[in-house]
Amino acid sequence: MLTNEQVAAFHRDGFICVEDALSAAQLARINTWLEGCMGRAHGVAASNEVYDFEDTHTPDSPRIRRIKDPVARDPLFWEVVRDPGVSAPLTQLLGPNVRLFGSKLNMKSAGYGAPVEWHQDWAFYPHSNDEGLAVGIMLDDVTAENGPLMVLPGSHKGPILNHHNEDGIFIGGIEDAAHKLDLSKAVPIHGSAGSMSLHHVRAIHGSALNLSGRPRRILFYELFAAHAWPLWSDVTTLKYRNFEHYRDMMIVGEHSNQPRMEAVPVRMPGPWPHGKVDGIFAIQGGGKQRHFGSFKETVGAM
Ligand SMILES: O=C(O)CCC(=O)C(=O)O
Repeated sequence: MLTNEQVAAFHRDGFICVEDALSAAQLARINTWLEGCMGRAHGVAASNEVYDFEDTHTPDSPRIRRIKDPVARDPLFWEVVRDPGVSAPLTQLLGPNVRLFGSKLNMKSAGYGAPVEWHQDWAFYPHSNDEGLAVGIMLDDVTAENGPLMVLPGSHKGPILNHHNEDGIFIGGIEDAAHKLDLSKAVPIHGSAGSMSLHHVRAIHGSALNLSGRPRRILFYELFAAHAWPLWSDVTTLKYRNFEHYRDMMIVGEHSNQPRMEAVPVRMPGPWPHGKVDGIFAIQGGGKQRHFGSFKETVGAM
């Protein structure tokens, strides 16, 4: 359970870190699954419904930047999010009824793991109210060197910033972030493997390229109070197949058909670069100005 101080810090700053949310045994099971999944990427030519590959990927030398939707790949990932070490803090922050919106495993591999430009998750999937957050379960020790998630404290209480480019295309990132935001105030979230971060759906966050010799793999879950209903977006229609699927995504408590409406600031996402909804990396690739250089920009062409 979270302490009163942790709950207050989440509401004040928009993020917290919880040590030892997962046991060593759970971590070992995830790592075993992950090794198998990484092995199966050999011979795969291009990103598909399971893998999102780095631009420098080749079938002989796979470079995975994200494993998509782990809850759809193995029941283990449902078990993890429903484990009291994860779900009890969720009910403290979101109330007794919590629904899963999505899951992803961001790999940020040693030496080349891709950066994530500054953004608000709320820009991708606005809801009828903002009682939502993302949990990031650290599968490796996360330090200053291997591309920690960084959050701008208090930004969850601010406006929803523009995540579109000058042509009106959704690029999932805040262009010119260094001029629009005081990034010196951004706080990196460090922790040992098994710790978890929780950041508010409106919090501004990002992370740098991982040029260190250690991977930084984080298992993310995106969650909302059941009374927060998604506003229409192509992202939402990808996450939920139909009404039954939506109802089955409850983690704890009861489904609600009575959305709580709140006057929250919203900008709807879309249209999408290349006319299709893709992972954040491809969407942000539609932006011109980058705060964090890509591997090719930083290290040079392969
Ligand atoms: O992996 C990271 O550092 C950031 C992840 C994130 O913000 C996202 O995938 O939306």
